This record gives sequence, C-alpha cells and structure tokens, in this order.
Amino acid sequence: MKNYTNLANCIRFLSIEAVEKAKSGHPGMPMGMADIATVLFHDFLTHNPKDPEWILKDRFVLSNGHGSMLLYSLLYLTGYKKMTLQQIKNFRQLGSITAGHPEYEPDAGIEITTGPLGQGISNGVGMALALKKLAAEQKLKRTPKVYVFCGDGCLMEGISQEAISLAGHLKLDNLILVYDNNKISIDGSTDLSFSDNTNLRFKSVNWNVFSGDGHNHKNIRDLFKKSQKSNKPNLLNFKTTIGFGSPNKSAKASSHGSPLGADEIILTKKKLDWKEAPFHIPAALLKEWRQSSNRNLKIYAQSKQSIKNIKGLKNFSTEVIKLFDAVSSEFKDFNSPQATRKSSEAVLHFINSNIPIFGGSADLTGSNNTKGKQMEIVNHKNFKAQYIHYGVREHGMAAIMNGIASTKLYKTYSGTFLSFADYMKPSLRLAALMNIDPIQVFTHDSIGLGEDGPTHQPIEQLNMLRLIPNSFVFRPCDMMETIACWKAALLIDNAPSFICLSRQNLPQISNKRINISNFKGAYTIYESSKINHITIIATGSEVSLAVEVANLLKEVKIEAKVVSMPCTSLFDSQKNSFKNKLLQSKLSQIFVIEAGSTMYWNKYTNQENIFGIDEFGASAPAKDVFNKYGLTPKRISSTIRKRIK
Ligand SMILES: Cc1ncc(C[n+]2csc(CCOP(=O)(O)OP(=O)(O)O)c2C)c(N)n1
Ligand SMILES: [Mg+2]
Repeated sequence: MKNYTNLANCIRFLSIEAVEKAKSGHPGMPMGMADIATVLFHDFLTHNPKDPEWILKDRFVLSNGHGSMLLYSLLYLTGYKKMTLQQIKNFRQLGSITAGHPEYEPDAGIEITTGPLGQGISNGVGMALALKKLAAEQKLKRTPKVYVFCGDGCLMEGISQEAISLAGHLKLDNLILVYDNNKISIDGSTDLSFSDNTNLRFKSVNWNVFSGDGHNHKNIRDLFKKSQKSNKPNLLNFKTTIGFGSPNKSAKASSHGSPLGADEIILTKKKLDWKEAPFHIPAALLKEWRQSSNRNLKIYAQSKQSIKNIKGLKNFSTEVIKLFDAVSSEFKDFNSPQATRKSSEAVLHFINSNIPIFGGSADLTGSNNTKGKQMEIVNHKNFKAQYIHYGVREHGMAAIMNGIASTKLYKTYSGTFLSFADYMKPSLRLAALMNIDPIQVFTHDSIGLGEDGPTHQPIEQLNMLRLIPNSFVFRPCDMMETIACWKAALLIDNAPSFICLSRQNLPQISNKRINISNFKGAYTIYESSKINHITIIATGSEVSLAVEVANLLKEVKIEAKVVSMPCTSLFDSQKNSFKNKLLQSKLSQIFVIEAGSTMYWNKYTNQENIFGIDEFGASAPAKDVFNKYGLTPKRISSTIRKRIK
C-alpha cells in the first residue's frame, strides 16, 4: 500500500507554521485529521483544482472550521490557483483568503463559510439534497458526493441533530460525514460534558455507521471505500489524536487553539522525521499532491456533455421577470381583503416545474402558505420535486438552505412564523456574510396573529433581521406589494431576503400607486392633499392603519402623506434626492407606525414620533391587542395632533 505519511505531514507542517507565523490559530485539528484528509483528497474526492466551480464535482465542507489550515493546505497542495503559498503565509491577515475560519470563496475551492460549530453538517445536507435533485433531473450516472468533516463540537450542537435526522429520513446516500473523534474540546476531555453513543445516535436516524482508526491509512481507505456505494447517509467515526505528532501537546486541549511554539515545533519535526524549512514542501511531494487529482480528468471530460444541459440559475432573472408580468396582470384589479400570507401563496401557485426552485416549510405549510399547487413533495424516491417538508427543524432548515444556495443550482425559500426567526438567526447571519440568497417566508408577523399570544407574537424580530448587514427585510401591506416584494427577493442574488407576512386579512390599497417594475423599497401610497403637513411611514399591516390615521387628521385640517416602506434597506440604498423628496413634508415631521419594536426607526425620526411596541404582546383577539398598545386610528391621530399642535 501507498505510504501517505509524508503527504499528510505536508498538511501538518504547513498548518503548524502558518499558525506559528500568525501567532494565532488552531494547529491541533489539522494535525489530527491530516491522515484522513490525505486519503480522501488523494484517492477519493472527485474534484479538479483547475476548475474549482465544476458543477459535478464532489463538495468538501469543513464543519469544524477552526481547523481552517487543513483546508487551505489541501487547496494549496492539490493546486487551486488562488490558494498560493503566499496566501498560506498570510493566514489570518487582512485581505487574505486564508481567514481564521473558512470564508465562502467558491473560485478558490472554499465551498462554504464555517466556524459556528454544527452549521457545516447542515450545509452539507443541503448540498447533498441539491445534488440529488440535480442528478434526478439530469438523470446523471454519478451523483456528486458531499464530504463533511466535523469534530466533537459540531456533534454537541443541537443543529446537527436536526440535519442528520432529516438526512436519514431522506436517505441522502451521497453524504459522507467524517467525525474527528479525538475526545478533546476546548475545556479539556469530552468526558466533562459528552457521553453520547454517537454510533447508536446515527444508526437511530437511519445512517450507515463505520468506525475506524484515523491514523491507519489502510483502515481509512477501507472506510471511504465502503461509503462509496450505499443507500443511506454515512458516518465515518474515526478515533484520532488531536495535535498528532507533537510530543508534549498531542491528545491535549492545549493543541486545540494556540501555536505550538518554536521549541515544540522542533520536537514535532524530530518525531515526524520532517526536515524542511518553514513552508517548504519537497518537490517530489508537491508533485505527487499536484497530480493526485489527475485520476478525475476522464470523468471531468465526460461531464462536459451533461453540464451543457444544466441550466441552473443562468436564466433565472429572465424567468422571474416573465413570471411576474403574468402575476401582476392577473392581480392588478384584485380587491378583496386578504392576508398577505395568502397573497404570497397566490404568487407561488404560478411557479411550475420549469423554475429551478426549492421551497419548503418547517411543518407550517398550511399556515405559511408556502406550497404552490404545482409543487411535488421531495422524498427519497422523488428528488426532482420542488417542495421540502423540513419538519419542525427551523435552525437545521436555515442552514440546509444555505447549503442549497451555496451550490447556485437552485433558488431556495422556506417558511415558519416570524417569532421563530430567532431559532434560525445564526444561519441567516451566515447567509448574509456569504452573499448567498436564500429567502425566508416569515408569516404571523405581528401581534396581529392574536390569540396564540406573546410566545408567538414577534416584537423585536423585524428589527433583529434588519440589523443583519447585507440582508433585505420585506413587509408588504397587500397583494400587489407582496408581488413586488417576492419579485425583488427572487431577483436579489447576493443577499438573503426575509418576507414577513400577515396572518390577518388586509385591505387592498397599493394597486394604483405601486410601481412593480421599478420598486425602490418605499413610495407614497396615499396623500390626503397635494400639500402635506406631515409624513407617516408605515409597513405591512400598519399601512392601512396609517391611511385611516391620515383620514382622521384631515378632518382637523392636518394633511398627511403615507409612505409605505416594505423594505427599508432597499429604500436606504436609493439616491438622497429620492429619499428626501419622498419623506419631505411642509412641517418636516415624520411619524412611523409599525407593530414591533421602535428602536430601529430612530434613524428616520425622533423616538416620540414612533408608534410601536416595546414589550411582549398578549394573548387575545388581534383587535384587543392592537387596542392595548394604542395602535388604533383614533389614538394615533390624537397623539399626532397633540405633537404638532
Ligand atoms: C457555535 C459555536 N460555539 C462555540 C465555538 C467556539 N469553539 C471553537 S472550537 C470549540 C471546541 C470544539 O471542539 P471539537 O469540535 O472537538 O474540536 P477539536 O478541539 O477537537 O479540534 C469551541 C467551543 C464555536 N466555534 N461555535
Ligand atoms: Mg474534539
């Protein structure tokens, strides 16, 4: 059998030296997983470093992202052009692609951003799902595989259970999870906090489970081989030694997250019989690494034909524009009161199987109204389908969607209640950070949901979402605005969108005013006169309330214009001249009405001009809850009247 030891040592010493030079980082994991990674990249992973974005390659996810130097070493050694030796030397420095934790850089071979533990496992599930769909649609002979590395920490995180449970249910047989079972985490031995029987845990959710020695190359090969042909997802549980090769720090938490130190590096080199200067890889070893992927060249060449037929998201925006021309003309005269979640469903009914979309809901399909009538349900016999029943797994769902979105093969959206956005937040943030474009449909978007009470009534969630950089929160007020928001969200391809929708019926008020083909996030929806004393900004269900307020104010000779602002970030990105003109009024007074926390709105006006809710809601019929918080036309108009005398 081949001797992989020195190939693995290339990874070890690149990692050790990069961490040493940066004076920070995590050497232990790359040292411990180097043997497994070598066998995988050398003999199994189907990839082509010359074409990092080859659609039909296998995906590699480093869920234990603190071991980022393992990934950067592999990319450099196998010959990814962007991953130069200079990048390795610039580990953790400003402007490098070798960040402390891997940051999504598909053309460099970094397929997903990881670091918050557990996310990568779920991202891998999403990738595996997207690739199963692609394989089913294209009748591919070979379904690309997804290899995910994870550590003890990823398996302790709750999100991992949501993801592995769904993966087992869907029988994602192209998924291979490689567990770095080193029994060490930051606080010390995992005996302190972790006594799961991991193999039984995975077996119980319908996975194949294999155990082995993560430093025995033959054993590693055998397990990878066994996982190649399977009808279930696979766990390869490898016993490993963190910091392998370091005489004083191996098997200890001290190797996890700090440089080994100059003296220990000398001892480690001695122990592993490595005589090279820092960052120097002997030519013969580098050559062998660089040639290791040549075994894939044939399959790469053969895949050209299949790739021609894969349209992915290439024509997506053209399709969306066409679709929305049809949707808009269908509903332009629509005039019945309707909840915006129902309006959203009406949009989704137009989506047919030609549109590359993956929808779903976390067990609230009938409440979120997320399933278009033409959509089939994904199961292990029907991966061509468009709709995923995620089960009650919000966090897993959001991270799985990031995995789907990262492939750029499908647009993906899902549904749950807005109050449960908190369950998904870590993954939403990562989507924004990665510049990927999942869409979350969040229904029951205010106290307007009524009797389910304060546990279900979102208060600070709208603003929590708005505070995520590079994200778009949409909160439409009626059918036509819902159409505009869906269209905008589908066309955004570099940021996540959150479409927040009402449970309760709302009147149709935007038809005459909204410009769907040139939607700027806000517009004047109502003016009581040509010259207005004040401006009232409102969103979603409070827009019609604002119009009622304006009508009451008119009775006392205060003229008001109502600006509907379904997307603040889209509005904020417009030219100042547009923004100033839209908000301008004779008295330069701006008021805001939104049934949620007030704090975000201070950027448009003074605190006392904001009508919102800064405490938890109440269990009661919606009307009574709006009343309790003074969000009624009468109360608001009389307060405004007092304010401006
Ligand atoms: C969600 C989350 N919580 C905490 C951390 C901080 N953290 C980074 S690594 C780590 C320990 C992980 O242990 P393990 O996965 O076993 O890694 P090993 O030490 O074996 O490399 C922790 C707590 C994190 N990155 N993400
Ligand atoms: Mg560990």
